[in-house]
Amino acid sequence: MTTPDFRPIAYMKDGCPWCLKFRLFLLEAGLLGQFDLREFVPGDAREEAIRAELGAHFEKPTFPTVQIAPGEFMRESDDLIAHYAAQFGVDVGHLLVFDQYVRGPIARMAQLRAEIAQLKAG
Ligand SMILES: N[C@@H](CCC(=O)N[C@@H](CS)C(=O)NCC(=O)O)C(=O)O
Repeated sequence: MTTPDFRPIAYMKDGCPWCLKFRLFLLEAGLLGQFDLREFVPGDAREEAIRAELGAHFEKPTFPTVQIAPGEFMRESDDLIAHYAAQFGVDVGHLLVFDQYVRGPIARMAQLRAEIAQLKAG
């Protein structure tokens, strides 16, 4: 169910690769203007309020997170993209810049994260 006049609120951390992935999806799909953004740069004056707001809903906030309906929060960039692609009828396969980013830098980063975890585990 949708709430009239409600604009989804995207909580974003500056420099976060997964926030950029979600933002690229919104931008290339032509949806960015339908969202309110609440962004912070780590260490700036906005961070504490954003973390406090999300901390009421998640033990450990992660970014991106979206308030998809009043008081209803969703996170995980893949889940968010699937949610809004379905809601707005977006064919993600046609978003060429988004696709390049996900298959290039994001895939590489996931690979590096896995390798680091393996090295830490000894
Ligand atoms: N699998 C998550 C990864 C999100 C993620 O790890 N975001 C980092 C920032 S790049 C985060 O929220 N870290 C915790 C923090 O900054 O407090 C997604 O795709 O959304």
